[in-house]
Amino acid sequence: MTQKKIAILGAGPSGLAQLRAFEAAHRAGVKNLPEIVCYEKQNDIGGMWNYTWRTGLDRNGEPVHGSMYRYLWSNGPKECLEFADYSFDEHFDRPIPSYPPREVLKDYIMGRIDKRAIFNYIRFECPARWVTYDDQTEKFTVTVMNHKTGDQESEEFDYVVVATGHFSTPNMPYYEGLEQFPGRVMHAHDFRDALEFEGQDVLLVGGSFSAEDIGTQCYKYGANSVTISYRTNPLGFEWPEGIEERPLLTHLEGNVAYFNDGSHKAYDAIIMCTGYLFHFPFLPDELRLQTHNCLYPDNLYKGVFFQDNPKLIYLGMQDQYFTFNMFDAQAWYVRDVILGKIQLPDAQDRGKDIQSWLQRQEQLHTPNECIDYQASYVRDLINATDYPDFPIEKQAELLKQWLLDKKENIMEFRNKSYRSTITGTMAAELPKPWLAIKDDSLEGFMSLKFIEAKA
Ligand code: FAD
Ligand code: NA7
Repeated sequence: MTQKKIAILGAGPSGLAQLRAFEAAHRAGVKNLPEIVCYEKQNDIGGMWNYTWRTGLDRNGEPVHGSMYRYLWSNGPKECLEFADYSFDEHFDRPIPSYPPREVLKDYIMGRIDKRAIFNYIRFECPARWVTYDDQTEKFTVTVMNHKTGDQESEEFDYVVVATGHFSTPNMPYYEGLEQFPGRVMHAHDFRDALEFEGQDVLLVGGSFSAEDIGTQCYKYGANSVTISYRTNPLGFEWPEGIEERPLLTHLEGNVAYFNDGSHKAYDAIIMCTGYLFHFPFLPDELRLQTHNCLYPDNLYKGVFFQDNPKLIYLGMQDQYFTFNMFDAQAWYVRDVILGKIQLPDAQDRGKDIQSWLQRQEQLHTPNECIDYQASYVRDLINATDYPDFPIEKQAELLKQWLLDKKENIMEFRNKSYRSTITGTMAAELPKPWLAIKDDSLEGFMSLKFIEAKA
């Protein structure tokens, strides 16, 4: 049998999950594993979690991938993203709180990676430039720009796994008068540090996770006031004095913003928290996934295999309640299809399966229903492989509790602790409220005296 060849595009959490899935098979003694090449645009692994101070272009002139900011803390409980095969206890040797800061979470995510094994597959600073598929040879040709050598390189592959993320290319709306606004106008993608807005009146446009979190960041680091302007629904939290919600921005006159309830206010800065575009500039029309941020993008069988050509695989393209464990579930399933352990149905049956998930998606009305839906999707995947079974349904219940905790107090939910569904360990408590902890570096956080949970 000839050895198959796979290209993985991106070495963020999804791409790394795919590499690790094959590595696990290798360790289990599976023979005739495919040859793998992982092309990564950045000069390190970690994707979004590979924090960069840069905005705009990176040192190679490529668009900066990172949208994360310096003082970001996990926006959901760590107990809902814990790997089934690598627990927080194993990594940290002691209970830590449920909402770790970015550096701490990155340390955990990267902790299970055997760098010596995984790095062999990865070609850093090699952004994918173009991918084609030849119906005759049934092979893909992947062309990358190798910034280390200065050359464009092309290779043929049997499978291509697209793991390039979808929270990187800003969706940037226009409002009349923006060009005359005297202050800073930026997208959440370029937000790095709320200190810049200390003492300022800041307008955030958008009504989802970025608006909520960047709003609380600005408050934490001393903005004078924060206005969140929503298009469809307000976030609806009981905000502290200094944060308010208003309906949609209509236009600007100088530094004054007008909203569609007739109100207006002057601002120093505007941050568009208006989401991201799915952007695959390296894919031709016939291979490109066209979707928006949702729980089940159309045309992906099992949420991963491109319907028109299932040898093209997309990882992590869903809107995400579950993250790392969902990427694992996807990667293990994909691995088993490539290894021939799982047979893909024909196009018609794949299409029916996609339709049934899309129909269920249309019936979702509440966040709790969305959580259960994504949990059932992950369950469907893990039941089919040897990925260690884990109580995804219990994690779904934790996510519902997380929503309640946020509703109870949006500024304090990160002080809560939950029990691990993997090890049963109760998370430690923060020694002081999240709002009061300004040094959230790995060293700073791990040197805090966490309070051991009672029972
Ligand atoms: P990414 O992490 O985006 O990685 C994609 C990789 O592909 C990158 O390394 C990139 O350099 C590479 N790449 C891109 N284009 C190319 C190309 N052309 N060629 C080669 N390589 C390429 N999740 C949580 O679980 N908890 C959180 O608290 C949380 N907070 C978040 C906060 C923000 C602001 C954002 C934007 C996301 C957050 N997420 C959070 C979700 C986050 O997207 C996932 O945790 C995770 O990073 C997704 O992994 P990924 O590998 O699919 O994509
Ligand atoms: P999301 O969750 O995709 O939300 C995008 C938000 O932006 C959403 O509230 C949209 O409003 C709003 N939006 C989009 N276009 C516009 C325009 N033109 N005007 C006003 N508002 C607009 O993206 P986020 O960045 O918040 O979160 C992405 C990830 O980052 C998330 O998973 C976290 O992990 C961090 P709508 O409700 O559609 O009216």
